[in-house]
Amino acid sequence: MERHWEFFLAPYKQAVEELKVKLKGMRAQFEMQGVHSPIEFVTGRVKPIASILDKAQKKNIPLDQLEEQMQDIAGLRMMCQFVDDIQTVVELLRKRNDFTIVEERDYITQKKESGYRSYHVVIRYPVQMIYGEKNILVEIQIRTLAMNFWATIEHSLNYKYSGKFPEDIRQRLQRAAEAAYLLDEEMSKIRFEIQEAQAAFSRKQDVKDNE
Ligand code: 0O2
Repeated sequence: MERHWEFFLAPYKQAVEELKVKLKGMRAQFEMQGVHSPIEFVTGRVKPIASILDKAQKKNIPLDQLEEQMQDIAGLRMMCQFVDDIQTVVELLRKRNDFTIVEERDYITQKKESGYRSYHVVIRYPVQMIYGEKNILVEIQIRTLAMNFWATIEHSLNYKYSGKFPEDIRQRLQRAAEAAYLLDEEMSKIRFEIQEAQAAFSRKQDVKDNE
């Protein structure tokens, strides 16, 4: 990797690693209390250089303005079981004092043209570097497992077709997005039963582990 990029991306890498620990820690605290965790799992990545350059070109972002204008060089994803959990997670993020929220984008009530649904929270996160504090932007995407399934598949197809989907695929993806949303709605309706079953299962596991 070119040295310039290595220096530029260093605080982003640091932030992703730190935030993965912190956000996974939130899940661990729910588990410890033996209550339903609104967070199912957390992932994080630093955007590959090729994708940064691609996006900068598409959006006309000068390379010397990446820090302020590209909000997702560092990205975290928090997956939830139920749609209602998303708001719970957002509220937990709003209460934290290790970063500030600079923007929220609700693509759940206002889905994207493609059918994409997720809740995006952009934060300003302070990273302690040896030369001092660096404040960087990080995008946290919060979505259900069903929304994540759809987005992952659509993302790979997008790569294959470079964003220009044949009409039939575009329509199928939109129908699939609606089906994923319907799945979320159905699961929400039997949420109580699911959670009871999960709690019973985890109690059984605890007993087994202590045997
Ligand atoms: P990658 O590979 O995930 O890093 P825009 O690019 O105009 O849509 P903007 O201003 O960059 O939007 O911010 P937005 O829409 O809040 O966040 C962009 C990111 O959200 C994308 O990053 C994706 O991760 C995700 N996303 C947004 N729309 C879609 C979509 O239609 N399908 C899928 N699968 N993901 C989407 P990148 O940079 O596109 O890609």
